[in-house]
Amino acid sequence: AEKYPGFNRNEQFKKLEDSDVDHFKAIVGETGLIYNNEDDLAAFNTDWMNKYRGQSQLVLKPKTTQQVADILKYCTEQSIAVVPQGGNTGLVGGSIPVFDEVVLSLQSMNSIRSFDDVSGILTADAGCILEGLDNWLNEKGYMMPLDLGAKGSCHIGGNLATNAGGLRLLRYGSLHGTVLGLEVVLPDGSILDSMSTLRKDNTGYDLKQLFIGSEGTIGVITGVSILTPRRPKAVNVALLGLNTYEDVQKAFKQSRSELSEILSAFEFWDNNALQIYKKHSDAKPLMENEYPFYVLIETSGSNKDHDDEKLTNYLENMMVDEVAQDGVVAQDETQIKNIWGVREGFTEALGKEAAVYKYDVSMPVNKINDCLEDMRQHLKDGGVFGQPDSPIIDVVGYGHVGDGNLHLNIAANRVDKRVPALIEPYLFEWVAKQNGSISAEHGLGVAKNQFLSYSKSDGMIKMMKTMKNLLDPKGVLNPYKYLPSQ
Ligand code: FAD
Ligand code: 2HG
Ligand code: ZN
Repeated sequence: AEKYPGFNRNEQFKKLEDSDVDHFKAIVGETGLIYNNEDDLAAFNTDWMNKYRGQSQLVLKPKTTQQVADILKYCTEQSIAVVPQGGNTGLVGGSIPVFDEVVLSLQSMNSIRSFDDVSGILTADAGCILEGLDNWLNEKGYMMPLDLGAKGSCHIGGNLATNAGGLRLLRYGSLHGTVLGLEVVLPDGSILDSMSTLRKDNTGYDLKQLFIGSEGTIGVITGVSILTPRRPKAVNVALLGLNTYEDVQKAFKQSRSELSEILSAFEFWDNNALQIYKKHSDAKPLMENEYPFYVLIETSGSNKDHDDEKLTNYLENMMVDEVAQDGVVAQDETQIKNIWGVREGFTEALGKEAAVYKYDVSMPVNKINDCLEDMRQHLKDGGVFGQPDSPIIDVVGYGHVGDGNLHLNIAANRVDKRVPALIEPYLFEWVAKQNGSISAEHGLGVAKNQFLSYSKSDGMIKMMKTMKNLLDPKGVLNPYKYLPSQ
């Protein structure tokens, strides 16, 4: 587990006493908490990557919004620091206590509240697991407007708190557009109910937007109202092998024009990513030969014949124009799963290496491969990559290229202090020069908060701090994270 450089426990926060635990027990009941049991606490104190580790002695699992309100009211009164936790799949250490903060887990708030099958508007508790919601909607002919590799564990509340993007943002847009309402508990224990089920409502400041992507620093999301699209009747997935990043861009541009309204995902990965995946998987190769770049194209529509024809024409054009060197179209559900399995499998494969430095940046699409190339060269020049005894195994690239979002991951065979020192802030400076973002979709947590100024102006950071102080004057909600400490 990584230490937290530069963090000292804020001694204004109270250390838990037995009377506090008794108070919490009166709110959530005997079974609604875990106290002083290292084995049971471990899962809540460690993140998905096993990179961050906290020392919380208490996990609270409220079952109702009122219980969340009672907990937060008491925490603010008593200056007890709290970390909201969803499915604990976040990749920036946001859901893990830094010291002894109380963990407030939403996992026992997991009911669907209502569904309108005319409008497709779903209301649900924040602790519902994304895949569970999607499966439930499937029965009704609808789907969740977002999808990501962590769907089997992440909560919709966690998705909202991180403003997760994922694999279909290209088609269905961000949560800032699909969310119609939220129920949020503020640090003082008041419940902000904006569970609107209206598509149109221009009455006042749109306060719910403030909580989407706020990573549990200004309120705990307990409920959501979200617009869900119809589940497409026809889904196709194709994989292209390409020689150059130029070709990736050509394929993207052409897909927008030829596949237009049926295009639902356009993902890419480089051969370096494939090599790490192969090392940790015994899945059969998807293509006979290997190429420097791969593109996954998904179409979703209402008429299979129409979609098949469009996709076939597109692929033919890609081959004739020599944009793509090879292309395969999934013939059935299993093949669709296999192709998506590679794309969604990189995070897990990388996690099996001794160390991985994860970055999630956005920039103009035409800069993405330059970013990877430049980083490789920079690390070679720094003496940590490219020699037989180098700590770095590879710099791999994949991501939501259609959204200008690169997941740049650096895998290493051992922990070597020179490596992070060469990457940070070098990469952030590079991204800032392209007017990009140092965190496209994973958020800031404790991993990126100190670098916020690479993506936001002093004026904006000042305003953010003002909002934080207004809503959470004692700073009890998810401390040490999100905003830079200086
Ligand atoms: P957690 O990890 O538990 O929490 C994340 C943050 O939100 C923390 O700061 C926490 O305090 C806060 N939080 C959680 N619940 C609440 C709540 N109810 N109220 C207030 N604050 C809360 N992200 C993407 O954007 N796109 C992807 O494609 C993607 N793919 C992923 C694939 C894998 C394999 C993994 C492991 C992660 C991936 N992620 C992706 C990261 C992503 O942020 C999370 O998977 C997800 O959105 C977090 O949800 P969670 O419930 O696990 O939240
Ligand atoms: C993805 O798109 C996720 O697969 C995870 O956002 C990215 O592991 C990563 O860096
Ligand atoms: Zn992603």
